Amino acid sequence: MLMKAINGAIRLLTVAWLLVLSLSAPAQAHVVQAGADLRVTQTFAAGEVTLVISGVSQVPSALRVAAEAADPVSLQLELRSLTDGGRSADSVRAGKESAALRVTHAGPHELYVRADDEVSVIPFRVLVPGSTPWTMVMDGAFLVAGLLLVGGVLAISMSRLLVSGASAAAAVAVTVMLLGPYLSPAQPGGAAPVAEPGRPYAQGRFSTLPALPATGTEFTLTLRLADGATGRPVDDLAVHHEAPAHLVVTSQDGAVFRHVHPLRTAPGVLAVRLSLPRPGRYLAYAEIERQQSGGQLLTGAFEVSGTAQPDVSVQEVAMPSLTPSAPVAGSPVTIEVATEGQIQLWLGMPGHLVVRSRDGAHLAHAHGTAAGPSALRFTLTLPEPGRYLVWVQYAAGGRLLTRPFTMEVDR
Ligand SMILES: [Cu+2]
Repeated sequence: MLMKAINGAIRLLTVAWLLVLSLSAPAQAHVVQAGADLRVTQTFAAGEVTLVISGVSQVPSALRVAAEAADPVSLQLELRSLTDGGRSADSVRAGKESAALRVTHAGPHELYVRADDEVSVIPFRVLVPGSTPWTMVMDGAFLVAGLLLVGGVLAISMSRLLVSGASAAAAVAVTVMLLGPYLSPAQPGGAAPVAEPGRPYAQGRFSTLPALPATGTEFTLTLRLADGATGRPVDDLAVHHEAPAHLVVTSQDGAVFRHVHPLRTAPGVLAVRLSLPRPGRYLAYAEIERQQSGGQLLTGAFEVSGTAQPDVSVQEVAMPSLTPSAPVAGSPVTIEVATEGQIQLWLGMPGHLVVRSRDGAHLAHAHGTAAGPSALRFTLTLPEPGRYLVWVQYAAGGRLLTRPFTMEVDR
C-alpha cells in the first residue's frame, strides 16, 4: 500500500516536471561547442581568411583555432574572456598548424585577430555540456536506491521500509531514464539567457575614408549599424554562410565586382579595405542577420575619383545555359554554368550567384548545387523585366573564381 502510494506520487511529480521543462532551447548562433565548430570568414588587406574555432567539451581546456586561406597570411590571435577578463595569446599562419588558446570559463569571449595593422574582434560564446534537474533527479534516485539496497543487505533482514524506499527510488530513476530522450535538452554552461523573441532591424550607414577615394589606392569602407528602435550600435550579428556580414560592391556600370567579408572593428562597426580600379559611382550591399531575427540587406553608395587603372581581377565571362532560354519576370529560371576544375566549397556552399538589376535597385544572392563534378546549377526568379548583371562565384584549385554574364528577362 505504502509503496504504491509513493510510486504514484513520484510518477505525478515526474509528469509535472515534464510540463515545466518542456520549454525548448532557442537556436544558437555565434557559439562554439564540442562537435560544432564556428567558421568565420574575414577579408583582410593581406587576404581572405576563414577562422575555424573548435568547440570544447569542458573548461578549462585548449581552444583550437585554425585559419584557412588561399594565400599565406600570418595572424596574431588573442582570446579574451568577458566573464573573468582572462587572456590567452598565440599566433597562426593560415593553412599551417592551428593555434591553441587557453579557455578557462564557458560564456562570452572575444577573439582578437590581427593581420599586419588590421584587427578584427570576433565575439562568440563557449558552450559546454550542462545538466538539467531531471538528470540530477535520475542520478540521485539511482544513488538512493543503491544505498538503501546496500543498507538492507548489511542489516541482513531487509525491513519493509527499506525495500519500499529502494524500489520507489529505483522507479524514479528508471522512469526518468526511459523518458530522458523526450525531455528538453540540457541548457549548456555558458549559454546566453533566453531573450524575448523579436525581429529587431538595423539601420546601416556606409562611409569611406578618405571621403573621396582615388582609383588604385587603398581606402576603408565602413558600415555603421544602429538598432532601428534604440539607435544603439548593433552588436548581435549571427554568423550566416560563414561570415557575420557579406558585402557586395559593384560599380554602377557593373564592370567592377567585389564580394568581401568586413571586419568587426568595434561594436556595430564593420570595415574593409578596398582598392578599386575605375572612377565613378559604386553601389554597396551588405547582407546581415541579427540573432533572433531574419536576414536584412543594407544598401549604400559612394564615389571614387581618378583615372581608370588596369583591373587586376580581370574576369572571364561565364557561358551559362538558361532554362527556359528566354527567362520571364515572375517565373523561375534555371542557370547552369560549366566550372573550371573540381568544385570546392566556399562559404559552406558549392556555388554562389549574385544578380543585380542594371539600375542597382534589385540585388539578390542565390546558392547553387553541384550539377556533376564540373557544373553548377542555380534557380531564381526575377521580379521585373529588363537586363540583369550576374556574377557566379565558386572555388576550384584553391582559388576563388568570379565569372560574370548578363541576362535579359522578358515581360
Ligand atoms: Cu559572402
